[in-house]
Amino acid sequence: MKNIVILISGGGSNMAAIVRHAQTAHWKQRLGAQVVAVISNKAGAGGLAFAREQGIATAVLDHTAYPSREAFDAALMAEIDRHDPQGQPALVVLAGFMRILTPGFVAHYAGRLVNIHPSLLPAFTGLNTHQRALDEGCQFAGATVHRVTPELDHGEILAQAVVPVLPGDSADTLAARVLTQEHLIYPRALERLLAG
Ligand code: NHR
Ligand code: GAR
Repeated sequence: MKNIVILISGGGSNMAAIVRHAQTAHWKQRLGAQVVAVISNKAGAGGLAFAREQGIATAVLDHTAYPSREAFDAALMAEIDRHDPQGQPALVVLAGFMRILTPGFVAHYAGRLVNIHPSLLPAFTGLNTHQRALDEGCQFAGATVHRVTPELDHGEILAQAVVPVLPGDSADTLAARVLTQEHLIYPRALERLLAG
């Protein structure tokens, strides 16, 4: 079985879109793939309840409880690998996960770690992407699925979606338009990786 572990920090709507797509596209039967765990660094993350309702294992690792990034990442690696019999999940999927990961963590999951970032990379790496796109007068915005490397938001681009910026947009209205596209491209990009 190709086991998938998803990391979240908040609402988890991308995680939910992936879980739903895995069901409707029959990943288990067609690809031998399944989402086995959802892990959050925030106890209140809304996505945890959805995952539990789906019968998926959940865990919370509060990063503020660890003395360093390395200590948090070591605990996170142990928790992730616990959910795979071989200790080698096929994919570790960042879905609105808000902690920068150490080079050691990235190396441990080399080639198996992906993220969705709410901008058209290489534009607007980092945080606050929608407000920055509005401030620059961009006419288009979007989202990028990419491999995770030690350098933030710089890995190989796997998929992108473009949306228009509309008159009167705020960061929130633009984020909502981008998010609907994220829900379409992320499950499909993962499916291509799992099938390839
Ligand atoms: N880690 C590595 N090594 N490489 C990437 O490309 C990563 C990553 C970890 C997360 C997601 C990314 C995004 O899509 C991501 C990509 C968090 C921050 C950040 O500054 C930046 C980018 C991303 C995620 N986090 C702050 C930190 O100190 C905390 C911010 C907060 O808690 O709100 O880690 O945008
Ligand atoms: C998504 O727009 C995702 O691209 C973005 O946060 C949102 C999470 O929504 N990710 C980042 O900004 C990572 N730094 P979700 O929790 O509902 O999937």
